[in-house]
Amino acid sequence: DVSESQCSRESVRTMSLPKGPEYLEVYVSAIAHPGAFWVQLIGSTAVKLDQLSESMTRFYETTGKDLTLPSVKKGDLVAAPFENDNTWYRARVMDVQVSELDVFYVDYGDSAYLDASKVKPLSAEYLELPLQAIECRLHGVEPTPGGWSDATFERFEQLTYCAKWKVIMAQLIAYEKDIASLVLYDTNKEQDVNINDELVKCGLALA
Ligand code: 2MR
Repeated sequence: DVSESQCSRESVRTMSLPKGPEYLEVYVSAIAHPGAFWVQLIGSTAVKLDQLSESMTRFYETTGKDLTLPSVKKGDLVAAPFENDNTWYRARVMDVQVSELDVFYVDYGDSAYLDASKVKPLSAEYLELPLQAIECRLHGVEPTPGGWSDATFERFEQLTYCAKWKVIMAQLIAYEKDIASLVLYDTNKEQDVNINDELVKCGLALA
C-alpha cells in the first residue's frame, strides 16, 4: 500500500563521492552558484536512476494516477512531475505554503514550486536507490565582493555543461560538512580546462 510509505525517510541515504586521488566522472545536474551545486556520479547507479524514473513515470501515469497524499509536511519524500519533460522524479518537500509546495528533486538538485495536488506518495520500492544528487562547492574559490553574480552563474553553467548530460571530471579535495569540495575539469576539449582556475582568471571569482 503506497499510501503508507509517505514519511520523512531519514534513513534514505544520499550518494557520496569516493575518497581517493582518482578523477571521478560526473554530470553537473544543477547549480545555485559555484559555492553550491549538485553532481551525479557516473556509473551503474546513474543507469539505475534512468530506470527508476521510467518505472515511476509508467506507474504514476497509469495505476498510480489517482493516488493522493492525505497530508504533506516539510521533509517528506514524494513523487513529483518535472514540468519540462512529463517525467516523474523523487523529490523532498522543503516548504509547505498555502497552496504550493517547494520541492527539491533529490536525484538532480534542482527545485520547483508545485501545487500540492500534483505530488504523489512515493512507494517503498522507489526508495532503495540512494539519493543521487551530491551537493558540492568549488574548492578554493570565493565570490567577488558583490557576491555571486548572474554573469558568474551563467559562465559556470556553460563551463560545466549544467544539465546537458555531458561528462566532466572531478577531483574530490575534501568533504566539509557533507559538502564535497571539488576541482572540476572539462576534458572534452582539445586542451583540458580547470574550471576553478578559469572562473578566477576571468575575474568571476576570487582564489
Ligand atoms: N530529460 C530531462 C532530464 C531532466 C532531469 N530532471 C531534473 N530534475 C528533476 N533536472 C534536470 C531534461 O534534461 O530535461
